[in-house]
Amino acid sequence: MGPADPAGRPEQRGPVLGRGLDSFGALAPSALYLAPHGLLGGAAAAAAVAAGLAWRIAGGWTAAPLLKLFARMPMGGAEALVVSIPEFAAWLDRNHGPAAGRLRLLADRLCAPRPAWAGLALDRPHVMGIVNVTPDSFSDGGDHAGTAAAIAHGQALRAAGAAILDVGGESTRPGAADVSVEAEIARVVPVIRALAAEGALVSVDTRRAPVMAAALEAGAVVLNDIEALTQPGTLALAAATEAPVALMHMQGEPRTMQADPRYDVAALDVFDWLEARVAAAEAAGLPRGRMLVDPGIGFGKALGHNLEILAALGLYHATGAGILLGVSRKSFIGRIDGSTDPKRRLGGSLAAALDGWRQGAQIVRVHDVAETVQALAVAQAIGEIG
Ligand code: 7PJ
Repeated sequence: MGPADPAGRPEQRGPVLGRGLDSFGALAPSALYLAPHGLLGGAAAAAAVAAGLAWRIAGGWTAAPLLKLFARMPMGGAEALVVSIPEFAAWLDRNHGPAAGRLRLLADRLCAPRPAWAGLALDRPHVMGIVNVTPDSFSDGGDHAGTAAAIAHGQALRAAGAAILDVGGESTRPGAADVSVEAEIARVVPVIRALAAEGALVSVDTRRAPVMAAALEAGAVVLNDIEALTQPGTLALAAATEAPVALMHMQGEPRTMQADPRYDVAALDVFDWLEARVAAAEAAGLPRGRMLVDPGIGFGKALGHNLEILAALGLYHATGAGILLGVSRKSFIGRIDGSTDPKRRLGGSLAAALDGWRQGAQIVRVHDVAETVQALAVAQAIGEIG
């Protein structure tokens, strides 16, 4: 059967999975997906795990008492089935075919504790602060005012609680103009050098190998690539330098990506793509523990796609990598509430970041660092009691 609606959201139950878990055994392994569901946090997570009623996800702060299994249908679309952990664990014990093997692999990746990434322990959430180095509109690239302002902004975000600063010199908003490699380097390098010299953990937000090399030389530690190391030379550079990386999904390219994004089932299509990029990076010599995956909210996605991906965010734990989430001030918030000024999207940004945290995303990339750190601290404090 086809997609349930234009965004491709899967049916809760259809003719195939209506027969329950056993109907999975006959399906092709590559058609199957596993997402944690009904997530618990804090004291509730600990109690459910201790009672054998939930799995702890990625060695983090969330636990799943339920799993949502997705199966792609031969004619397109997908069906979903919600099962309890005890029911699923018993089924895995009884079944040993290819479908069960695939689900066992996904379950192992879902639960495996993550090693520290760029020195950050991933059993608690961290905030990545966004430092845009874009020249003011009255001067050309790499001007001093842009550099000084960006450094001061990075210092302020660090003081507000950012664990990592993401420095970028190329606007990737839909419709943005091209920037030369030289101009991009001239923008980011002095900012990275100054912030790294003060002891900040710095990532560079770029998709080009020469910018990556210059940024690492200036003291950046992490490569955050919205093209997931697909541009020439980037994968080899990442493997050779041992830099931790963030691999983001994008459909199309920034100039045109929002024109007509299309997916069969967005959350699953993005999973397949990220899983393939993780495998490619691993084949090039990067250990999985050095990677974060990011579904790329707003990068070639309509509102329905973004919401479907955010609702099923826990799916991406099954890549075996940590999750980075960027929702801050993005236009999907405006498509929900009509807000046109990105600076008036703090409420929506916090709601989406907190939901990402609830689903176990280890790092959130934000503009409003102080507000996000505060929101996370309050949500965590409440969860630890109950
Ligand atoms: C993202 C990013 C994101 C990662 C940008 C913006 C557009 N890198 N760079 N994830 N977004 N990893 O901040 O609105 O979502 S630039």
